[in-house]
Amino acid sequence: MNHFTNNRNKFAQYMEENSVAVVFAGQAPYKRGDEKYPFSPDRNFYYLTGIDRENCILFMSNTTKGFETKLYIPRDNGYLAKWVGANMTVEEAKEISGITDVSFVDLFQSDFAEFVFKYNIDTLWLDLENRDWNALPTAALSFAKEVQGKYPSLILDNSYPIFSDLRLIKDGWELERMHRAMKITEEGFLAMMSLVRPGMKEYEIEAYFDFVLTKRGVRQKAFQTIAASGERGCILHYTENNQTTKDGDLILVDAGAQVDWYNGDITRTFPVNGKFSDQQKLVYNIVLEGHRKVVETIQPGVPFARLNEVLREHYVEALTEIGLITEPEELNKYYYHGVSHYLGAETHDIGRYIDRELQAGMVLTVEPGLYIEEWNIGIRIEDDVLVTDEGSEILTIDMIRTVEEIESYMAKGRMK
Ligand SMILES: [Mn+2]
Repeated sequence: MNHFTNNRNKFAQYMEENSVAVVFAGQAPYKRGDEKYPFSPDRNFYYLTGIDRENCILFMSNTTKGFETKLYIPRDNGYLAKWVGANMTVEEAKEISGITDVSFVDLFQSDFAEFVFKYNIDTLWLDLENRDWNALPTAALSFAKEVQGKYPSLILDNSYPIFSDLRLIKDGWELERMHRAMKITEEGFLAMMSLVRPGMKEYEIEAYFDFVLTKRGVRQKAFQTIAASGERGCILHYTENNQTTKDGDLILVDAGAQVDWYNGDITRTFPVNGKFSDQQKLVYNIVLEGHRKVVETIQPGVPFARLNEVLREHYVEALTEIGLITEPEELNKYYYHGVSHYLGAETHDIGRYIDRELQAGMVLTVEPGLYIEEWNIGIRIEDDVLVTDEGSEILTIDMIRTVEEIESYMAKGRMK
């Protein structure tokens, strides 16, 4: 069966009779004038259709006729074809999505009105997630507002929790894409490790990563690359990447490729001259040991919050031992983020964390860090981990991570 048809059937299980669901592909916002940001499809829309074109709409219904699906795509006006390439044809849309009933977006509103009236629809499912009061309204939020004006008796139900239940558990099709994204990310990291030299700008090192991604056909990255050397490694989301690396610096690189809108997310911290100092090695091994302990904890049924507790317990013990802290609360000065997030079609993937237990099929990052500004040391080690029935599997296992592995790899690269 078409992968996306299967996903729609899973979604349909949540829809009671006399309800409809509308999902929007969204559109790229304008940057300036007629220049747009690159388009990135709404991931729920993509999950249900496999289509990554702007302004498409998916309509699903559960009525006395059963579960039905209709897809609306922009009409090809023949003009844009000469400027930006042809629109998707109805046949292409059918082929990709497995949806046989395909129409044009200019007909959507009248179809919607007719359908709601004819089938006595009482519930409308929309993704009403809004994480920020000041965020621009999504297509779904704008549509919700319009519908409330025209059909005040229609009950709005939030489909976000449905999508998060479904998308948190990855299937083979998704894992294949994520795995490819991770492989390309790994290759990019190896390129950086073998070509970095003290005195390079952080963006030069980033460029080696980008080169590998572009060579592998990646058009968009999972997120903006962080390439932070020296004390900038302590700034969690530093993306300026415009400083000069110094002999003796570590560089922390957090980066990821994207394949078919699915992401890899890896962080490695390595010495720009190829050799860790004793102090850097000491801190690195504390972080790596934390990484090992967190991975060991992962298995179905474990509360998500437990992962960070395990890491904090380890840090308090280790940092007390080396004399960096005397009270547990002092840890907040050196470690100030969570150890993990969900990974998938979004880098910080859909789904809330409160009261959530790990389930087989989830993919999580494990990314312990320690940031000791007074020592000029910011270290994070991040891998992508699949929760399995037995425990876990590190999907980025091939990416070198120990001090010895990194030093010996960099020594080989540097002889050339
Ligand atoms: Mn991450």
